[in-house]
Amino acid sequence: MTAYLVTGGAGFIGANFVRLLADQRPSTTITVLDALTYAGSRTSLDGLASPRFAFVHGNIRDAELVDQLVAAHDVVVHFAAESHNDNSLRDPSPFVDTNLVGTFHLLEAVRRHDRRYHHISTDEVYGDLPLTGGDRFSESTPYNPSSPYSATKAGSDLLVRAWVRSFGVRATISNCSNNYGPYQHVEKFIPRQITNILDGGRPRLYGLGANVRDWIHVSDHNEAVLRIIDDGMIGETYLIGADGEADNLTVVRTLLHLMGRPVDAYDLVPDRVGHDLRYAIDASRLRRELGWAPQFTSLEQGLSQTIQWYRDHQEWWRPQKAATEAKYAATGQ
Ligand code: NAD
Ligand code: TDX
Repeated sequence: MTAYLVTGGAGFIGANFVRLLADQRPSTTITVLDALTYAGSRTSLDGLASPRFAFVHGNIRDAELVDQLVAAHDVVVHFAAESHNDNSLRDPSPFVDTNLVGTFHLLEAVRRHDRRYHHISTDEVYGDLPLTGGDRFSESTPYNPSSPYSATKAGSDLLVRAWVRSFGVRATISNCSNNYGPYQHVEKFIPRQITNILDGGRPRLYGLGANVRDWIHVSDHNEAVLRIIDDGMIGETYLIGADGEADNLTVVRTLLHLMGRPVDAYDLVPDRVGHDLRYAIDASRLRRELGWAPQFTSLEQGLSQTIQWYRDHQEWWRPQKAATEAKYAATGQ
């Protein structure tokens, strides 16, 4: 039995990871450590039960709790973070506390107890690319984060690298592009627009909708994370992406089309400050060295599945919708 400690397991990607692990690895136990911030939802883990599963309501900044939990597990997978760029522009403080200080406490515990550690990060640590041209991020792209969110994620990655080199911590890092799929908070782009449309409202596009993101289905991301935990080289970084580049306007028009609305039934709203233009991932190292390939190769197919999930799980997202839109209203977005 391998014992996994998953931080942030009540969030979007973490909850999907826990479900994947529970399904695919019968000889594991899984403990989730999650503070249940506004972004965490205990119901995302409904159906998982002891003896294989345990939920600990706690904070990664609680060094004593983190130490006890790390000591009792074999593998630590660290998803917990403040994850939304727009929130980091309103108030960066929890981003520093959780993403930097929380990661520090985990690394110190992993060092003391010599545990295998996998660090979940983002392609945003590399900054952005020009809108036109074929450049993509690779493992050797220099760090150049733009927002308080991406700066704290970049800082946490660098802590991991330093703990590997200085203390021999057995860690790997993955930097993934934009995820979509079930259980994503309605503050994020795709679920915000789907739930606006389900509510009879209109999608809200920042600026002119020209910014490009490299979309990957959350299950493809998590399959890659499992490969890296199993077979990744200690101390190494792997980029995860599924060749899913699309500009925001195209995504909105696709959603409107799939949901039976006129494709121009959206609103343009004030742009995000410092809005990164384009992200694009070259995942050839992951494909070549670890044999990973995405299952969702068409964005339209993945979006259809995701729309259906939000239609079928209104009880999951409705409680968060009004408060989320109230936050956006304050900036006219
Ligand atoms: P999320 O906001 O949906 O979930 C974050 C989870 O962490 C929540 O359950 C929250 O309660 C928990 N959490 C926050 N602060 C905590 C603390 N101090 N202690 C314990 N738990 C805490 O985020 P997500 O989209 O699932 O992202 C997960 C990870 O993946 C993050 O590290 C993020 O940077 C990274 N990532 C996300 C994407 C994406 O597109 N969403 C892409 C690449 C990487
Ligand atoms: O209402 C919106 N309208 C809009 O046009 C929202 C919420 C977003 N946008 C744009 C901004 C971005 O160009 O859509 C794009 C995607 O926005 P987000 O969902 O906020 O994602 P992004 O800022 O790209 O960051 C995401 O990917 C990398 C995750 O939130 C991060 O956690 C991850 O690290």
